[in-house]
Amino acid sequence: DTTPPIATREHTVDGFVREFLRELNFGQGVDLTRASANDKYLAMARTVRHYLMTRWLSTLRRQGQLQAKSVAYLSAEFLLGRQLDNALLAADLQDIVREGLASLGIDLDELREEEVEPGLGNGGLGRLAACFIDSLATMNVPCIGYGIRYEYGIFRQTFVDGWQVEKPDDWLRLGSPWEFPHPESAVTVSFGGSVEQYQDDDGVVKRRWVPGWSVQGVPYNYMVPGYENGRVNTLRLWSAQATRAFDLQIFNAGDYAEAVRAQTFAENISKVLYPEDSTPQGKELRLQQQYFFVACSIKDFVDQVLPEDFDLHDLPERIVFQLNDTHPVIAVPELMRVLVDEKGWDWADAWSVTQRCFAYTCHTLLPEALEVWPVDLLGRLLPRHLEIIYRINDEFLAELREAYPDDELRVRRMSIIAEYPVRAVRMAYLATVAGTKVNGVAALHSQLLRDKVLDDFAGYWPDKFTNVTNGVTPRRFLRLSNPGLSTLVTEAIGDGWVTDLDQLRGLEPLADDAEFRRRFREVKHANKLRIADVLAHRDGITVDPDTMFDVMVKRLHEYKRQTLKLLHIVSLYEKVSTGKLAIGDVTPRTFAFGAKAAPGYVMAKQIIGLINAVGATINEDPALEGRLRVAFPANYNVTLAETLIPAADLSEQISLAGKEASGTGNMKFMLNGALTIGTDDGANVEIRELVGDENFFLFGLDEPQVAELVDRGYHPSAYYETNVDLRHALDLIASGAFSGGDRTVFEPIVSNLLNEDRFLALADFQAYVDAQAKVDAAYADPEAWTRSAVLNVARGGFFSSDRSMRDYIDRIWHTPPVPPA
Ligand code: 26Q
Repeated sequence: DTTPPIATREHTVDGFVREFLRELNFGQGVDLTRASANDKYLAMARTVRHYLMTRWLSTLRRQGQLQAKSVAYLSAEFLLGRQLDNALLAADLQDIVREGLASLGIDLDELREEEVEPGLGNGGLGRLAACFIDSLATMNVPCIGYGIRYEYGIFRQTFVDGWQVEKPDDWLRLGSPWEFPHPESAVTVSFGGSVEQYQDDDGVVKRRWVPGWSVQGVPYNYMVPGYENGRVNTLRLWSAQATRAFDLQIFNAGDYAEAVRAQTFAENISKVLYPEDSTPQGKELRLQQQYFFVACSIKDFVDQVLPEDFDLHDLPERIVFQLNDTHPVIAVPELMRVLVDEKGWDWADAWSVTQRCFAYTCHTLLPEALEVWPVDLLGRLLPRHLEIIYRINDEFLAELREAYPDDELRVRRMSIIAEYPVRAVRMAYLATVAGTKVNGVAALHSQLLRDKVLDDFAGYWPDKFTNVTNGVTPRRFLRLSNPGLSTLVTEAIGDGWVTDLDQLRGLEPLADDAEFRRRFREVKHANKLRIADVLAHRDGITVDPDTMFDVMVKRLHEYKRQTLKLLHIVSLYEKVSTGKLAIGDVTPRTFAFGAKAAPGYVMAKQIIGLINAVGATINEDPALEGRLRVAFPANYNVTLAETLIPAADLSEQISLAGKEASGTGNMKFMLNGALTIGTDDGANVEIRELVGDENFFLFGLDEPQVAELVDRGYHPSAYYETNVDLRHALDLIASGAFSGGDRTVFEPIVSNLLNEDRFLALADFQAYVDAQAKVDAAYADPEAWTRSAVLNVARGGFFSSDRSMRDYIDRIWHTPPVPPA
């Protein structure tokens, strides 16, 4: 063997302590007595990453030898959460590091709190990408994640008088020990300019792009370690920098200020994550971000990852670009441009290869969330790409006209170019036309995609459409986030579940074991104490661990219906405070919310204000002490989810049926032993099928009923008029009871519900309240409740993202695992 050696590290407490002190002294330049908490954290993190480095290098080396097919997961978001715990787990270093640090008088748990999570995503879609790359690494599948290294991630949410105020997320301020910048491997990406006609060497007339300006993409690599399997995949995030040539030119012209301005302009591209996760506005900078990371990634794969002599005709055997929603779809015309304009290929050859290289995942059903880019904007920023899109569309429409000679209406409906209200590119259609496969993210969602959103396409290409139900990584969301339950489960069935979550089925018999149930309750109680401590220190909120924890955490959206839960709370409060209900008859509950609103989403911010106002009123009422409490910690993020979800008794998944594509929080709750109260929506459908009706609180209209009601004409005020409880709750809000008597503050919410109520909260109110009564009744029997909770865990194995990855591999990617050397 002539391969050069790779450094290894001693997997012992002493070995770790030596490495740690070396990092502290030589890396941070401090000795132990003078080291700040951040010094110690950085030194520890760097030491831990060194332990993974051997595996990373050998993974890369082996990849180079084998040339196996890889997944390139293209995503504008990777919501990673903190890295330290996951790295410790993957490298099997948890005990060694704890002990080693303790021998130096350092508490690991204190240092862990130093880490600022990289919040490079909005919510579900970004977190899904992070779960998927974790699973692929653990399953030994070659994968490279490609995205953007935003300098500012999702904003930090604060409350001022109960209203959301956004603060920049300066996550890089103290440095990130988990990234490896490679400025020497920067690539150039161009924008703007025009397209020119020219004759090639054979006299053939061709067109090519003459760009107007360009920036550099600097790759930052992150380790994606598999769980104790020796594999470390790569996440490559791109950071925008001004090109040096551009700079120098202007500097030499003597215009220093202009040069600096140009630099700022270029670097703006990766400056900040857009905080909208629906109803995207067509902002030019957003399109710049999308093209920037996608062009960097394709160039990187073609020029750096593939060997020099690679024949690009074989590209589909080496790569599949998975498009995480439409955000990276501009990759399709970019690959065409590279093959046709740069490599000189025929259009047909290029299209044949391109079509086999892409697959598209859709994450929504809301029509307003479907991305479209006006052609004037796209044509200004990427003129050659627009031409390529037009040609793709022309050929597609010609093909359709042959298939449907007498149906011009259908052909126009299917056009990638929308004509109204402005000429615009429908990115979902482009992705559907270009991809080998299109998938939805839960069974119901995929069905609705076929039947409603993309029905014409499903009619034309029935085999293109498939479902892959989402999943979550059991490493982060059970093994790490719930050590108490993990230990209990491992004692019962061994630890194979960590990489084979179906093994949780082995817990089913233990649902009937009184001693197991007692210990299960003990774990839940300890988890409540843990979150109570966090909320007290983090937010100054006190909660009672002896109450039911009823939790709704997700982005704030009208379709998710935080207001429905709020109406339930207000109704309870109204009944108690008017004496219609004795406080002694109310099940003691802690209602926990976590939710960020997009900064420009006025109604969502109002709802946050109302939740906090209702919370303040209830929490200040001495009569409700120990009975009802509202806890709304600010800045819900992955880190908070990891302590909040394991403490939950009840999981709120109450979106209007047909609106939530999947949901993934619902899966995390199930796996941590919460029961779900939910509508027949997204993955709730599959959760209920698996856990059984008797262990799930289903309520509300289903999707066909919603469609029918809306068709008939929905009149929310009718529900207000006929339902006394609902009327009293709405009237109480309208009266100013939660706004110091000011009736104007929450008037927009009330009148929206009464007059429009796009998401049918009033229609589902009574069903929801009735289901909550069933929750109370069930909770009154702790043994039966715990039995259901255990069954939720036992039957949740399907929701491992390892299973999602298996499905993607079997149905879409066909990327065999590469066992370790
Ligand atoms: C697009 C263009 C411009 C600006 C922003 C955006 C944008 C950004 C983020 C649009 C959408 C998102 C995020 C969407 C999202 O998180 N969707 C959720 O995806 C989950 C994973 O599949 C599902 O479980 C959820 O149901 C779905 O809402």
